[in-house]
Amino acid sequence: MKELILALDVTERDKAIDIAKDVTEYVDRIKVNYPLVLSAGIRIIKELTTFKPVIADFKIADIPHTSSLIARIAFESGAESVIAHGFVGGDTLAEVCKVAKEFDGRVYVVTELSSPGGEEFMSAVSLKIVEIARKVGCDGLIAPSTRVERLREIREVAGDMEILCPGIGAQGGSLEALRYADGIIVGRGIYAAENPAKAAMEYRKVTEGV
Ligand code: NUP
Repeated sequence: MKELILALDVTERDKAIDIAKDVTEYVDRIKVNYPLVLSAGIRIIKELTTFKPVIADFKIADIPHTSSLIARIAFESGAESVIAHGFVGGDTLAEVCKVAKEFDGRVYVVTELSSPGGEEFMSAVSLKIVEIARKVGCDGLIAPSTRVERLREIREVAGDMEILCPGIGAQGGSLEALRYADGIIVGRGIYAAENPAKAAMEYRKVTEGV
């Protein structure tokens, strides 16, 4: 059984809560990103934790000190994990991991973006990012379901690190990613569906079956 994570990128608090309520029995965690947090406020994280643990996808990408402040705010607001960019290097990742430890939290590192632009710069360094994330002691990786061959290579270097894959559904990613990933992250494929609960249930069946 693999994990199903809802990417809740809606921009209204009430809608976010309604969808979380509708799909909660089918998803393992909820991922929030800037669209929701910038419109509904950081308090939305705590509210959503009444349904499921929350991952703060703030793609932290700054100098170590600023990054540690961002991570601290996310954890103090109730997040159980944060997502940081890997291209910033080991010093920033180490600082974010240090903060996460204080909260028993987890840190996921973006290897290369799932969008086509992810190939322009990030693909060239993503395996190195995996090595650095591992060395620093980060918990997991975010890797593309849209490039399964690349994902396979990332898995080889990652060893038993946890890998979560976005890109299934709206970005055209493949469920074949589940061969190498520990879980999938689905946004529009669930929250923009006519019936989000039904869509989540269908993804649940797939993640349960592997
Ligand atoms: O490489 C990444 N690709 C990606 O789509 C890293 C991410 N964190 N994401 C996030 O996953 C993206 O920001 C969005 O929140 C979610 C995918 O949403 P959707 O394409 O399924 O709607």
